[in-house]
Amino acid sequence: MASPRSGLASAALHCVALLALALPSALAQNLSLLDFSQNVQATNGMYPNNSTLGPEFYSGAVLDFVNVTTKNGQSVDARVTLLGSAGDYEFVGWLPHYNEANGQPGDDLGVYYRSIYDLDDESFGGIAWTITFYEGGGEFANEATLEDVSLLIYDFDGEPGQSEHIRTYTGDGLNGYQLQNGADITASGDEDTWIFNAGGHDLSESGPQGSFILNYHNTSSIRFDMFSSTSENHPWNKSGIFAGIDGNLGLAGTSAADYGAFVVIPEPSQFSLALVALSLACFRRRRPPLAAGTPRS
Ligand SMILES: [Ca+2]
Ligand SMILES: [Ca+2]
Ligand SMILES: [Ca+2]
Repeated sequence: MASPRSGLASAALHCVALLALALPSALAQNLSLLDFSQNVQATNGMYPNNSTLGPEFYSGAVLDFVNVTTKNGQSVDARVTLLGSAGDYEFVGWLPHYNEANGQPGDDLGVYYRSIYDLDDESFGGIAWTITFYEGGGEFANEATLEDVSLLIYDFDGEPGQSEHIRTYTGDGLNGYQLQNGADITASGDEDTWIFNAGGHDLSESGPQGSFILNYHNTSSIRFDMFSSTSENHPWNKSGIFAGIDGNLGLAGTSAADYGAFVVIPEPSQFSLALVALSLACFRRRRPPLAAGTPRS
């Protein structure tokens, strides 16, 4: 078993991580632009959690997409997989081809989960899921490694009485991020994981006002742990959390000038890679969503 890293090395890495460089993410040499519009499985529901988002969604654990991008002239497919839910939250569904209904390009991926409790209960928990890339052709057999991927995550805002967070893993190739100016998003991490915390409330579900950009290098699979806490006086039963994933930075209204400097995250050690594998065991198997819900995201 690998021995723990020294405190000195950890501190040095942390300092490197905090160095902000004026390098826009879009300058990545071989950026793969992702398109989540060609879902394989048909959507099987409308109005997730009684919201207007989508409005179509898919509640299954695995949703496949073909032709999300190309690599060396060959098509690349992608599979999103729910690993599980934890605590007092449950998965609601994927929103493919998001968000044409609001005049956006319609090639993004929406993700929706919610508290399982009603108005007066505090709750904490979330979902874990992955995006994995495959050689194209609809077989989903051989994984494909992409040199550079940028994911713009938006409507990252929470609600009054309900927080919104995302944990990311450096072992997936995470090498930097940029935060939207004025969105009050905070980020903290070490050589293993980085957690992003939403700031504002009631930010746009279709625009970049509450957003940040993650950059991955040499990645074949990306994991997200989306989690939230709900106070006992939140305004809705089974209050939901939604975020949009824009994989080609094509979200209307997005400007590079609206983001802070690119923050570099150092490569992980083998020790941290082992931790990622271990943490997968911490999520329980998914249980089916409840039948009824309540508006909001
Ligand atoms: Ca949100
Ligand atoms: Ca919102
Ligand atoms: Ca897009």
